[in-house]
Amino acid sequence: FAMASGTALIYDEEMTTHKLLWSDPVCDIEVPERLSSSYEQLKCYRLVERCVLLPTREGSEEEILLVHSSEHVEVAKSTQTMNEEELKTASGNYDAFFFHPNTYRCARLAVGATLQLVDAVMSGKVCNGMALVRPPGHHSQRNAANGFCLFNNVAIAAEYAKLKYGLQRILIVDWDVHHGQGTQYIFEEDPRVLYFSWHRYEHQEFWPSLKESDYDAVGLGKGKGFNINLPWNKVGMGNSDYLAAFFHVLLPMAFEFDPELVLVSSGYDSGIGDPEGQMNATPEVFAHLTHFLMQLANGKLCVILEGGYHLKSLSESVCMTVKTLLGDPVPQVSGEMAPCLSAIESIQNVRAAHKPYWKWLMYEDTSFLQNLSTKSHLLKKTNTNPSTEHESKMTNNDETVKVERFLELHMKNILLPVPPIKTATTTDFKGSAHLLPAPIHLVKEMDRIEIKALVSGFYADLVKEEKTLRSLSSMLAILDKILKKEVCNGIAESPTSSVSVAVALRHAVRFGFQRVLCIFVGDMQIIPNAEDGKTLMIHICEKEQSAKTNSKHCISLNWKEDAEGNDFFSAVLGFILPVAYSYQPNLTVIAVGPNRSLGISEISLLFALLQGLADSRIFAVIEDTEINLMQSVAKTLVGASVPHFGVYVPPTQEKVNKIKKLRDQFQQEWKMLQCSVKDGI
Ligand code: Q9C
Ligand code: ZN
Repeated sequence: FAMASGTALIYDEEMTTHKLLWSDPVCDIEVPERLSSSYEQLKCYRLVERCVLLPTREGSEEEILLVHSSEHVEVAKSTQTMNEEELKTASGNYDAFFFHPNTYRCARLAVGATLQLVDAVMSGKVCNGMALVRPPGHHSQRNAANGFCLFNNVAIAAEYAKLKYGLQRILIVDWDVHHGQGTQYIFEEDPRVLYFSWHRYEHQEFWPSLKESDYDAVGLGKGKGFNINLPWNKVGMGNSDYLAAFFHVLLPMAFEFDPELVLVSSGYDSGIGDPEGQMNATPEVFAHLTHFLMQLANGKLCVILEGGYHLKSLSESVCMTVKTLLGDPVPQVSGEMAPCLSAIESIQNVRAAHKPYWKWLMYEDTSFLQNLSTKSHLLKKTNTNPSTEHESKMTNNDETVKVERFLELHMKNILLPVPPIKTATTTDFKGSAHLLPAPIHLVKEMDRIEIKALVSGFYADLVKEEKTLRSLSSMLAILDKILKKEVCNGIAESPTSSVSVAVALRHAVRFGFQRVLCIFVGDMQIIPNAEDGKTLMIHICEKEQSAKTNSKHCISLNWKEDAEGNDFFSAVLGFILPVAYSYQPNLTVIAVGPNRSLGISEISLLFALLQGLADSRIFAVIEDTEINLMQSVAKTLVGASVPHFGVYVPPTQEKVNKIKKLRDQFQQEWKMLQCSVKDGI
């Protein structure tokens, strides 16, 4: 079983010829430079040369007709020979659209580019990719251009993939700041396409100001439950709001849906500095969003450009996306990790609206619905004292300068060249190393004298045992490479993982790491360490621990794998990831000891998702008898395969309650856990 590798990139300069020929303050932000500056920035970070460049082609009429009416295509075609006056009149028939004589040609190239990407991914030529296209697509409807969009590129791609590849389940993630109402209309009744969109809404004040953009538009007929709207009712939403939306809404649904292909309507007007969106999410958050989506559909991910009008923010975010598609480490997100109240309200509402359609929401408590409503007409009346949280920070020139400065300085720091070697280990996997891909780096064990000097300082009696000493020596050699940033991650085998981890934690903290996240899986004695406050432990084990032993920095999660399939998703998305993202570690250690209560697929899930933290610095310490587990983890860490997470099964009510209890217990301290406003926030 070999997985497709490589990342496709599609760019065609001709799509910069579509431009506004007269003055129109509504449309003048959709400029050709959006495309060219994104591509220039990709070249500048040397990302273009690492991608598989695909040529574009024109989408055929037949392909466009998969979504649009022939009348619509004919009107578009007829604009090719119009003069400026006629173009202006034709444009005036639509809300926020402009025609140029080459618009029709560009829109066909945009469709074709998108389909080229789908073909490359579906045929296994590449694993994933991005298409830089203009005009964008998600507002365009069967019979109408709208919001800078002529043909709905992503919707056509979904229909095309259904038809050509017989796909039954396609996920469309629309992270553009506007609601892709066009896409919603096209798939409203279609259970084969799950459409997720978050969007600036402000209780229906913000364009396109539709009632059907609210959270209660869940789909129609057979498509009920397959349309997910997450309206943002305030501007200024940032990294933590977006991540909370992924943890508490999109990702659980996406894992339950289990798509065969993921398409992203990738607008970056939801990023910082954008004049349309007025949001605060920084470019690196798009690396995280991309990384999460890469875990679905066996990695088959197609990213298609939609909006994004702040040229610098747009192009940095495009680079973050492509860099992540290529498998580079995911940069840490900045800022305090806590979603705002308005975001939590929206998240709670969409969860409640979808409760009838999704198994993982089966036990969601919706009793608050009678007294809580954020529906526009109700809220506007009562909202006499608007909160100041998340007021727009981009209102004057001063702030624009700050955004520019931020992007310039900050992005320079995080877009460093990648270490050529991603994973270190001293294990030869008992002769099976040839099964693993090239970037694994075999490390020499650490010198004994050095080791003794290092360890005797704090665990003096350990160094007496030769076997322990040996395993510590190789463990520390690997850890050292990670600490010195020579590699990104590593795997150590150990006969006594709890001892190894205790030493590793001590060593990492002494080296200067301020926050180490440590996840223990199995029956192991957690050796308390003296560096309190610099570590956060989560212990996953089968036997019940008294809840009283729990503290902010030492949490026990009692969980046993389900024999029928994987129900661990709910624990990872609903608890572990939110805690981990709240903590913002600069190193993650995952230790697997004896009598683990999780299967290989559960543990792979943990590794795959936690790779988004700590600049992807992750250190695995695994019992030396666990060869299969070690191989699976190694493959996940080098990005050679997307682990098979096992069949999705919904958690039992007992397990849901367990998560809920932990969430209630810890959401004051680990704020990314918040997904409901009623629990004492
Ligand atoms: N008063 C995309 O981002 N604004 N389209 C209209 C009317 C239109 C955005 C305001 C914004 C369209 C792809
Ligand atoms: Zn947009």
